[in-house]
Amino acid sequence: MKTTVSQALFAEAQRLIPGGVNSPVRACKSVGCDPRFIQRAAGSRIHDADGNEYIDFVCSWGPMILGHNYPAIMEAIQKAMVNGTSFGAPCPLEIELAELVTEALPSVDMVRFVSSGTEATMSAVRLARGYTGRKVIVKFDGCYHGHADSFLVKAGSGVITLGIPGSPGVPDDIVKNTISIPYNNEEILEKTLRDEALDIACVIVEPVAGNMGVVPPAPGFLQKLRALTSELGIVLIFDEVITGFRVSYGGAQQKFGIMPDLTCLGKIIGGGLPVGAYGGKREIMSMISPVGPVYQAGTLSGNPLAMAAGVATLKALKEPGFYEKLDRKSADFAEKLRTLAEKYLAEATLNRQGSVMTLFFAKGPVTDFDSAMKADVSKFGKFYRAMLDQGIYLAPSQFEGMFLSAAHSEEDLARTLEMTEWSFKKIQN
Ligand code: KE4
Repeated sequence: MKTTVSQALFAEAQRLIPGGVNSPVRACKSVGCDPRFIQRAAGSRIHDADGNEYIDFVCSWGPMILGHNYPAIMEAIQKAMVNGTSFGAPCPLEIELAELVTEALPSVDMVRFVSSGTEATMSAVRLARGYTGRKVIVKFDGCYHGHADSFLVKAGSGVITLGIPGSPGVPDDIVKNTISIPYNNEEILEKTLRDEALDIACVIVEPVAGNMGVVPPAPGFLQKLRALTSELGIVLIFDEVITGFRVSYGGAQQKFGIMPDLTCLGKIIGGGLPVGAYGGKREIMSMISPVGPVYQAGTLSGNPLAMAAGVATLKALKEPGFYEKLDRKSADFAEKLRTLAEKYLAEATLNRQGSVMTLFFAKGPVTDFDSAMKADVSKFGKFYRAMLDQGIYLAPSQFEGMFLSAAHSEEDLARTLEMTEWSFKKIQN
């Protein structure tokens, strides 16, 4: 596969941008190759600067659940664009997206839009601290909530992909207020919350973990978390930046029947444009400036183009049967992938939640950070490179998800499985 143009672009990019990328995981360091520079995308396909075409399972790390270049989204953006790109003032589209979000999520009475998932989670934690007057937060090993200081403790995504414990530059007196405990461990959860209850402002959780690879909640885990946080007066924050409008129209909270106090969103609600959001109970959200004393702001929050893309996306996702059809397609694909993995790999386990999944090169079961870390990342790297050269574009990390979209055709998935079998055979040697 010719990659000379991407290589030249990468050399130039590295001169001007740290690592040549604007987000670390895209540098493909953990999978032993250089990134392909993508020039355009449509449906399930992306095309790089050398003219190579790929079937895309990164989907911009989740947002492109309808596929790239979805007509209704593009039309909505174009329609909004002729009116201008940013006003720095409230606009009607913000209300339209807020109505769709609060209607989809019964736990969300009010919502504030920001420009990234990190802004959403950072603001939600500040709000929980302001609302409770407490400062300690609890997160889970391997979960990633964006790159705000408080979260870079045993975080997932790029932090474990790059094998870094946390990050320099995060002061110890910030880190000491973050407790990170094992995901899916009810015993440690209960002990931690009861021992530290008086100091804990919130627990923030990915209701389905997606940043140590996909790790669904153990049966009863989320219910236990909800019961304990309610009993102890601790704010429960669901970080649904990945799962929101991914695992169902009502997110993981609908799927698992849990009402969190605050919810963080991102990715899909922007339809590919920069949008994050946090929302929840009116009593708590009313603490946010300018109504309340907890400050949060953003120049491009509620940007009209991003709002238009989000509205068009959620309207398309509301279509009856959308998730059932996508989940059926995903389940069928996952079953065939699992069968191939069992046939060719000595150790493999596949975790899936709806249309997002991870094939771990590990014996399994993978139920938390420690079991995920047993994966053979070197073997995953060989698999990744073999698939890439056959035109299958996976997330460049063992600890990320593989996303299916409405645009992935049966032919796309059949070819992907064919190339998977070819790649499994290739990495055997
Ligand atoms: P952003 O700031 O990247 O929009 O969102 C941060 C975030 C928050 N919460 C969850 C559960 C997330 O997964 C993320 C971001 N996800 C990563 C990949 N899993 C984004 C990809 C990247 O960092 O380049």
